[in-house]
Amino acid sequence: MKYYNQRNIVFFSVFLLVNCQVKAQQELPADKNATKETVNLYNNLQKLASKGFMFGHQDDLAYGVNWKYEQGRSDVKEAAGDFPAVYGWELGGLELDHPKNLDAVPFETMQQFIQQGYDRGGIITISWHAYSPLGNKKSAWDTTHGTVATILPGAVNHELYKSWLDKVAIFLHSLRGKKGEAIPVLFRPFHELTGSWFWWGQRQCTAEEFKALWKFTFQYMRNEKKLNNLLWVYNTSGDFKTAEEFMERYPGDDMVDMLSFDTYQYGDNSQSNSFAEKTNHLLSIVQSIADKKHKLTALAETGYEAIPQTNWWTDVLLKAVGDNKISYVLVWRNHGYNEGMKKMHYYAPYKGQTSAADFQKFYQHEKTLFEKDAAREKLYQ
Ligand code: BMA
Repeated sequence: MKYYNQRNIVFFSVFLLVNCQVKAQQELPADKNATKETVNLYNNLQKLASKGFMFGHQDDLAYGVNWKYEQGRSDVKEAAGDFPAVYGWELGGLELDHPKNLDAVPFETMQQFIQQGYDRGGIITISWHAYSPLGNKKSAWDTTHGTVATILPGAVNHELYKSWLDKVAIFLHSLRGKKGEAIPVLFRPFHELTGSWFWWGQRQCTAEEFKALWKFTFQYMRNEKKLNNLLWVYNTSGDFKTAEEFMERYPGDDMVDMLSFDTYQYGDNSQSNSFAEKTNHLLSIVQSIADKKHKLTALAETGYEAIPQTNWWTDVLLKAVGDNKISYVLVWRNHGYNEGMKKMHYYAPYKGQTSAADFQKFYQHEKTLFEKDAAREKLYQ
């Protein structure tokens, strides 16, 4: 008996020692006070990137082509047999106390969808098409020059901006797993920052103003709001040509965890090859920067509206990713028919869609990871 007890103590000590060493080797994300689950996610994503890339979809659980708010549904699941590994959600409108975001997703329902995805082992990423702080119902797409300057510390709209961050912080704090732990979120504010179509865009503010905005936001959310469940995603549009251009507004390694950009295929199928080649090239630029800095990478938004090409997934998107070790690609939302534009607006296939058979091949490809694959990796442990 005594012998067994001693042996158990030895085993236990060895276990503790090994475990501590493993934890000691863990790298911390930009937020040095990040929660255990967030640190684990950060480190596990670093490892996962050499195995394959996750597939993500915006608003996946909320609605799809020809359906809305039917529990358990997902166009991706119905087309491929599994949920996406990454769920994209969007906060635009929360800052104005709207009960629904700019795409009519109720924030309360969004919170439940986020919890469902996390509980199954999926990853959550959140963007924020914030309305313009200049008011008058100006949207994120308002391009009034100088808007950013008005919300920086000391400027006329700074208190208003802080009150917006307070609301976003309440929402982000409310996202909890079964044990009450904060759900880690890949937070992607001020997205497509090198474009000039949002009020925080390249022609709307100087690089210094943009960096100051990022710095204030990062520090306020971490230090004042005690949000320690965020991984910070730097996200440009796909219009940069060099590493210097991509990095022009980079706020610093101590405030960013993931480097990413957004790019979509436009035009017809004749553009597919050049889209794949260009995207692959841009990913390789971002990848080489991220490798040096030991940061994560993603193609944070992409897609080909209504996917009119039968083999787009394996012939175009897989080639676009190529050998780059990215964490995920996320395709945009399946709105369905857009009355205003008089056309279909969706980026993931649904069952029976033109590219659905190819999407199954894409799903089966060894490099692609959907939710079951992500769950198997236990990314939060
Ligand atoms: C765009 C479109 C819009 C939507 C916006 C924010 O690409 O899908 O309909 O409002 O994203 O989600």
